[in-house]
Amino acid sequence: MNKEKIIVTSALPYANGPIHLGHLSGAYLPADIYVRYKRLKGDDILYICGSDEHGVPITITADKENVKPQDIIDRFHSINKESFEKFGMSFDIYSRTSLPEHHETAKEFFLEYFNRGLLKEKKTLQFYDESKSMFLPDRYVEGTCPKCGNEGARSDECENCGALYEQTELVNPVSKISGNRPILKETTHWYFPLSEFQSRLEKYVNETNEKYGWKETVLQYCRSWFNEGLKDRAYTRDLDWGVKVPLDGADGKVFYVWFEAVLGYISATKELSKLRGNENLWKEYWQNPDTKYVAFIGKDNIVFHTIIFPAMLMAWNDAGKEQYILPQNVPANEFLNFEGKKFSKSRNWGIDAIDFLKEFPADPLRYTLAANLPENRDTDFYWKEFQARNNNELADILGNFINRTFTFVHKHFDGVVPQKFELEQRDIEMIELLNQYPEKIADYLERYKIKDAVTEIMNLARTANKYFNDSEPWKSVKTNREKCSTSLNISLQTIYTLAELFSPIIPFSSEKIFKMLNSNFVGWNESGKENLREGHKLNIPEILFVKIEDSVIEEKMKNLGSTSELTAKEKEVLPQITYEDFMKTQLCVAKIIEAEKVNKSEKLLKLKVDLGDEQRQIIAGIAKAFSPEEIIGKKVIVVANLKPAKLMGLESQGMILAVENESGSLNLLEVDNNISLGTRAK
Ligand code: B3M
Ligand code: ZN
Repeated sequence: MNKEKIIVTSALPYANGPIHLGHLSGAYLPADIYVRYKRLKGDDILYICGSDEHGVPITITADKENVKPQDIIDRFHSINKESFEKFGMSFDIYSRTSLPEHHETAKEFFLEYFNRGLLKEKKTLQFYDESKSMFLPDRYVEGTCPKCGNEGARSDECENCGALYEQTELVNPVSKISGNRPILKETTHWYFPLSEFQSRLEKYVNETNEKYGWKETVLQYCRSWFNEGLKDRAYTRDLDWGVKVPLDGADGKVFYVWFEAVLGYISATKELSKLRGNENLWKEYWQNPDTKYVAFIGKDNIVFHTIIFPAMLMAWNDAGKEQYILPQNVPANEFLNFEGKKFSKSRNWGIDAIDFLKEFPADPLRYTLAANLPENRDTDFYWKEFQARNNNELADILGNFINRTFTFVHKHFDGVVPQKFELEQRDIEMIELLNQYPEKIADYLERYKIKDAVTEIMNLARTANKYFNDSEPWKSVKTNREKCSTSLNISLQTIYTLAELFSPIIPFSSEKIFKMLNSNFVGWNESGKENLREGHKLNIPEILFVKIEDSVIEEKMKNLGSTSELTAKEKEVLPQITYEDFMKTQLCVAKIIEAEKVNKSEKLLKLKVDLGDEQRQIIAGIAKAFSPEEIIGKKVIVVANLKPAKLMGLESQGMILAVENESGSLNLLEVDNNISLGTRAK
């Protein structure tokens, strides 16, 4: 078969927060599996991704934290890059849309359209927040979707029904920065004539689907926009963060983030070309009619990849210069939920990739997510399922088969691949199965049915375990050594095949297996053949998958939903006090100079604190959270005029301030070292 030339992209995540498991399973893991598989096939593939660093999602986060947008993107670009690396994402580049190369590319496209008179300049009314003296583009306004009635809909697109609209169509609009109803104010913008592209876009979608088989969900979204009728769309926004509009008199205006973000795929490939020392590399892909382009995304991004981006590329191509390729497939996924509900940061529902990967290796997560991808409907991540997939499938089926084979070969055959003698029916069937497997799995992967591929590969490991059991080498080693030798040879060949077929899904473990086999990839098409020579020396096996205890999972479940942002209802509300009331409490800085456990008490520590001009004994209920050693030397705040009290027979002359979260972990209110002891806090 001919080698294919392929570009794969995954949606560029906004660098305004850490990516979580839902993101991973939507647009990243499936793409990575596909790419790794294609590389093993020997195809010529580039896998492109990066941070989306402009737009209102970034500025809103910056406003909230009272920092600059640059601080936000720097922080989350590096967190997300690290998360992806730990998760084993094999991008050829993870770029950023804030780079000059991207700004240049975005301007080049805009000016090409502008100079040809394609863009329409229009004076329109836009939402404006009078209290903040600013226009409110995109997500600065929320309201009710004009199409489906979804409340809290974004102002440019409804997450619920997928409708695209102008923000002024929103029902009951509310400014996200002041909570006020915005007014309408006149402003000038440049519009991309999307409506003029409708018939060509329909043709493109239909023809590409006929040839390459698009997902039904993706087609449904497209059809519904076409039925609605495509409308011209503003290319620009009143905002000071983004790619500046390169026209005179366009101060304070930037490109609409989506019009440039999709070009981020191209500019990131240009960056890659520079890194590889071949400035024209990107053209060999993006401007080559033989390249196949596949865009992996989540369902909320469909319109931008099947309509807006293709229209932009068509518009460029119309100039008759270099011709860009259009997406050949957009295998968008539905959403992954978490334990039956949507991921939610404020409700502490879900888990960020970076936190997950601090505690667990990547492969069990990759396997669990891959076995349960939201390919055709929303699915859920459950902690218990994660445990079960790890323990009962990876460890008990795959790990166990590999381990018992290796152990046996090391014990009875000096750790070398045993000879193959006469084959029994069972052996012949196993060899045939191996032969068929690469093609069978490839067939699923080529059609983006990644979940089915994963299930089938694990089935091979199941069959392999059964083969080992039915062959009973522990018996034949005594009664018929040739038979034993043959079945172990075939078991090892099976491990080889499993290592290669599983490598796109669990790459870290696959690498370990190859190390144990003292061997390496042969390429996907060859992987079902008998690749290990008789007499080939094997390495010592290592543990591939560590079982996860119930207690670990219970702990995770327990912390779920305990939120760090308490709602007003959850906060204790006390009656108001006057300043004079407050000043009756004497809060002072003190240093903990001695600490020891209180006999027969789990909770209490006996502390000596220094208030500068006097020392006191305080009995504090913090023994579960702190050991005496770690707390000595800390500068804290004490209530110095609290009436002394006796605890476990010991006098306590004050109280230390601390805050406790719902799971009972404590934070002491500490102060900087340069503050003198005894200083009053007010
Ligand atoms: N940043 C939306 C998102 O993160 C957007 C994708 C851009 S792809 C060019 O959901
Ligand atoms: Zn809607």
